[in-house]
Amino acid sequence: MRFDILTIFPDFFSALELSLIGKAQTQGLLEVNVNDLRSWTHDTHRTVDDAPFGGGAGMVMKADVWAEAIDAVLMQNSQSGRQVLAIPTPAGKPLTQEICANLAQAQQVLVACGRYEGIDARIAQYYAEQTEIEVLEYSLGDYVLNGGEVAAIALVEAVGRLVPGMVGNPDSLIEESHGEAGLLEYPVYTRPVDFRGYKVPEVLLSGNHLKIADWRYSQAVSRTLERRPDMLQNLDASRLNTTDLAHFASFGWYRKANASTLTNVVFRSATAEDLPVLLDLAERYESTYKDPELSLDFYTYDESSLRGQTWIAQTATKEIIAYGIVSQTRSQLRIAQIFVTTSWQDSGLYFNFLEYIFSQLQMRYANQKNMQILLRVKMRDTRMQKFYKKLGFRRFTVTKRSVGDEFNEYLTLVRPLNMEK
Ligand code: JEE
Repeated sequence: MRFDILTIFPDFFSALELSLIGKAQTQGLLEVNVNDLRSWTHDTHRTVDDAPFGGGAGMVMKADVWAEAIDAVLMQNSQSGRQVLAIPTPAGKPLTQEICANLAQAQQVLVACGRYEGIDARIAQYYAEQTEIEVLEYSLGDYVLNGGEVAAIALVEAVGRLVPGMVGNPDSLIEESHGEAGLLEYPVYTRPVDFRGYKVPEVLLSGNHLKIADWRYSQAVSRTLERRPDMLQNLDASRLNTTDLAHFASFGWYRKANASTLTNVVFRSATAEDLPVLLDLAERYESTYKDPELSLDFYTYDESSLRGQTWIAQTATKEIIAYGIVSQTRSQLRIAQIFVTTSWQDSGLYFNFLEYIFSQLQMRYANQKNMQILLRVKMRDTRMQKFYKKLGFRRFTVTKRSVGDEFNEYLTLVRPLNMEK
């Protein structure tokens, strides 16, 4: 594969000979040719720029000079294969690993480095319409450089190392493809174990490869949540296992049933604005559970009954996907209703929402000893009983009840609000 650079600052590119790319060049895998744009000027001043039509600050690089230079450099390539004209510009597509991997399949990549305010727009337009060449206008990120040279070097490094047979250590490329699962890398350490009092995390010295992999994954997740929450939006969540999902859930990210993406969910207490949606959800709850004991009189359920006893779970798009209502009698708190909409069941949300409600109650009743929390579960529902048992609940009473021709037995479970750890 060959890179051709067109620039008014050829000296910039001596840096390339110092890197890994330099090695590949000497091995003949990669060829980098640097050309001075001014060689294609015809005037004595070797002019490459002119004032912008329409006015405005700065100068624009001339299309005629650029086209002569580009044509000449494209002609130098005699090999068959894809030809790409890459133009760095602050208005370009952000350069990604995916784009770089694609470019690594090309035969020739010509990077046109502009200066001043950039290159006359007709250059990108004209070559995009030529069948033998693809045009990529790319950017390194949302900040302004003085010209395209730094972006050209970045491209050569990022694409060059993906050319087959390139990198010295092939494992480092294979591991990267795992990284493409959409997370930032985990932190890395080497000797000494103790650097100015900062120790290498114990787990990395343990020799337990499973534990190490788990630790690294959780570090990668934490970093991504912290630094690049935008990346979680496009994470392919369809392949995450239950452990992974529990991990994301503990950070507030859940996977809806059949979804392949994660959604950020926040818990908060309900307000008057939530009432219409709550009433709507409550109707669905009632028709699902058909238990008059647990029914709230939602016709009289208003703003004042909300206060301090109703919590909701809401997505970033403001959809309310769960609610929980707690009623209080003397030293007993009762989970009156907790409802997670169908498509969010089994996402780990229920558990975290319950924990959240408990923590809210624990804060509120911090100085009230002996506060108990109760909830009811169908006798037949052994799955939920196991679930509550894990949270410290014990059997309290049994209730029998017929609704229509349906007979049900219920268990009331209890635990102290504040559990000794
Ligand atoms: C190529 C010239 C300088 C400065 C005016 C700036 C007005 C161009 N990620 C990236 N940042 N910058 C570049 C880049 C910069 C370049 C050239 C790439 C050629 N310049 C230049 C100012 C302006 N605009 C943005 O706000 C509107 C234009 C780059 C890449 N790749």
